Amino acid sequence: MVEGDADVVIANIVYDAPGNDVVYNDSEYVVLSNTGTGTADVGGWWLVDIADHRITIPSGYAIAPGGTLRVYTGPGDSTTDRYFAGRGQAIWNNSGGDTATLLDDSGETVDTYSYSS
Ligand SMILES: [Ca+2]
Ligand SMILES: [Ca+2]
Repeated sequence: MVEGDADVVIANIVYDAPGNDVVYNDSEYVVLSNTGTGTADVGGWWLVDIADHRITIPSGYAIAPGGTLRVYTGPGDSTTDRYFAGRGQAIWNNSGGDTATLLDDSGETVDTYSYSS
């Protein structure tokens, strides 16, 4: 659910973390940014790559105006602005590029982000 004029975008994807991409607390991650003026409740939203790997953000996560949420692929200690999905394998391609799509809790596309690598 988006309250006020929240506007969540995929700001960046750090698709190649140092070393192994799913090290505990230090995996590859996506940066979501709220560039609007209202808080965005992003619980239930999900990210999907071109190979249909999905990461769903749990309920309770929100992004304040001007704030960010890092969505890590691997395991780690989640905080209010860092969610660790706990997957054992990386999903964002280190070579050949990839496209991330962010969908909200009703399945509407919020943003897409493509990179080449
Ligand atoms: Ca990667
Ligand atoms: Ca790496």
